[in-house]
Amino acid sequence: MLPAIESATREIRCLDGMWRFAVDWDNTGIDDRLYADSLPGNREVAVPGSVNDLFADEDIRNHVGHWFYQRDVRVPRGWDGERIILRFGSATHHAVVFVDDVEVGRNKGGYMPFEFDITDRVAPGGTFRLTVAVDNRLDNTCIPPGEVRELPDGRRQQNYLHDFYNYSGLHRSVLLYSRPARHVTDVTITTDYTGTTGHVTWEVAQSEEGPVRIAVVDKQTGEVVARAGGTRGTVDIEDVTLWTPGVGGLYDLVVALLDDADGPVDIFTQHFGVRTVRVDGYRFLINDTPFYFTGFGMHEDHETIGKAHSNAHMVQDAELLSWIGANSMRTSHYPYSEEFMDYCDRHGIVVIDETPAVGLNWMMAGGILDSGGGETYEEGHVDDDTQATHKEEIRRLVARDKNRPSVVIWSIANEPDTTSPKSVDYFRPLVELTRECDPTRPVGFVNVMFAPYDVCRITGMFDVIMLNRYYGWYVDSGDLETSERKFAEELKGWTEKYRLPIIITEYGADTVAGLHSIYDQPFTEDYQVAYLKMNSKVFDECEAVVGEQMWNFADFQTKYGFARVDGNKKGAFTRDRRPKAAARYLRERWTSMEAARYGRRDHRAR
Ligand code: BDP
Repeated sequence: MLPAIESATREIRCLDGMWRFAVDWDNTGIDDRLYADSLPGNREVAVPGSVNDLFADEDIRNHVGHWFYQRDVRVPRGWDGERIILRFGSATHHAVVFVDDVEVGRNKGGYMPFEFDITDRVAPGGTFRLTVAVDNRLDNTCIPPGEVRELPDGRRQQNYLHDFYNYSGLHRSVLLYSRPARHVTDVTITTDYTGTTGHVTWEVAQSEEGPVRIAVVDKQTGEVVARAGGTRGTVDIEDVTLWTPGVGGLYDLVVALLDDADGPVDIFTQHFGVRTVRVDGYRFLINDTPFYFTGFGMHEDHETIGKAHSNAHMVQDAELLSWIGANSMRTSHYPYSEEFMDYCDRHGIVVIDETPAVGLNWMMAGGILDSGGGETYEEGHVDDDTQATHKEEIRRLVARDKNRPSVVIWSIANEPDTTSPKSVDYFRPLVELTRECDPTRPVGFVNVMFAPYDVCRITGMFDVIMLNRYYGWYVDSGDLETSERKFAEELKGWTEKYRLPIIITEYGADTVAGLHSIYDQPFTEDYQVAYLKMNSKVFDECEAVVGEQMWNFADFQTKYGFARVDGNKKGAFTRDRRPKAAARYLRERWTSMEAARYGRRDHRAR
């Protein structure tokens, strides 16, 4: 899906702010036509924002089902004759949208943008009542999957198999925008270069056939560097500025749909960067230069706003990444906001872009995450319905992010069960689909500790190996000597069996900020540093390791559990972004590491 942009032919009205709010306690609100009038009660909610931490009411926080959001919207007078589109950055996890008394559409899945053409329902210069029923329920037809349990006392409980809190709400901006009847519906840009000449291949789709012209503009200088006509083709950029990790470097592809007299009907601008990504033996190459990933798996997670996007928090997180010497991150465990991805494109932050496929693992979760155990790939757990949604999530993620230079790997799942023979049939079509949607980027998935190289059945289908390993934390807890030996042995096994680049996408230890000990005691800041040092040593000694992304950038909220004290505490930073001792250690390592020089952002000079 294309981003919403402003141009000479497109305008945007942002609908963020305070909305009316009601909890649909019995989940009968749609049948009862709650949307047909002003919502009952006088509660209000912030958009964007998660609902859960806003109200001083535990029943609201724990509600399983619908929240109703509502506001009145004025349509700009000047939009007469234009198509009028209502666009949501995301609604977690599902939404039903009403304009006045009429349902205009539904969306399934919590982390993707969606939009509806509401031209026929509204009048420029007039107002309408916009109501959204947001649903926080997860079941086996969802990615991520979950299950709603009915307790003997009648309460409903949402169970899920992932380790982050099930925040819900309108997490990203809601926009009303205008576009012409004949408009650009898709743009696909792929790039390459020879010597100092960049090659840009473009393809434009439009709602009705007609003449198309494109121009390539250097975003830095504003200069037009190439022009061409047609819905597809390749143009060259002389003296090209490559998109470079740690630096950025963007161009705009300006697409003009023209009428027969050459007048502009629709203007759409898509940014892109000229760069290549390739795997060569153990090496991960960006612009034919070996790239070593430093950084984190992160979460969209902050106090009060939960999983909502906020520009201020985004800038702070990105600045801390730069300060600590991180050149990359993984959007664990779902696609992040378009604003965040745009920022990464602009600033040269390298991204492993992940689908929301987390928790596809009943075996592991049996013990740790309260699934009750059992076979993963069976009816009602991860089945054909789950797979169909998983495919849709892949299609939508690639459609949204395919033009982003920052994205260098598609991660199609986090820690699925890959020990079951059925995992092969589940994953093969997904890998094929991802390659079909985007033949230009390596495809990977993130492997769980319980599926080492001699057990995992699906690694051979992928281009890179991504491992989450907790030696010294979940296994051999507190014993760093044994951990070092076992971890090194395992990496040797992966290296010899697959001869592919390995990125360690998680390694970490829960740490309570301020807790210290002269002994290597788990949960202390001292242990976290000792643990990281041990891991660093193991990485440095393995030639196939091309990256380390520590778990996690910051402490984050989870559901309750005996191993979680007010959330997951594996952050290098606390939830309010104060550095633990680990942050200082990582900074020292990453800012001086020779292997990670390409792509390092010079924090001071920027
Ligand atoms: C891994 C998961 C991650 C968890 C982490 C942990 O990928 O979501 O938060 O472990 O336990 O299994 O801290």
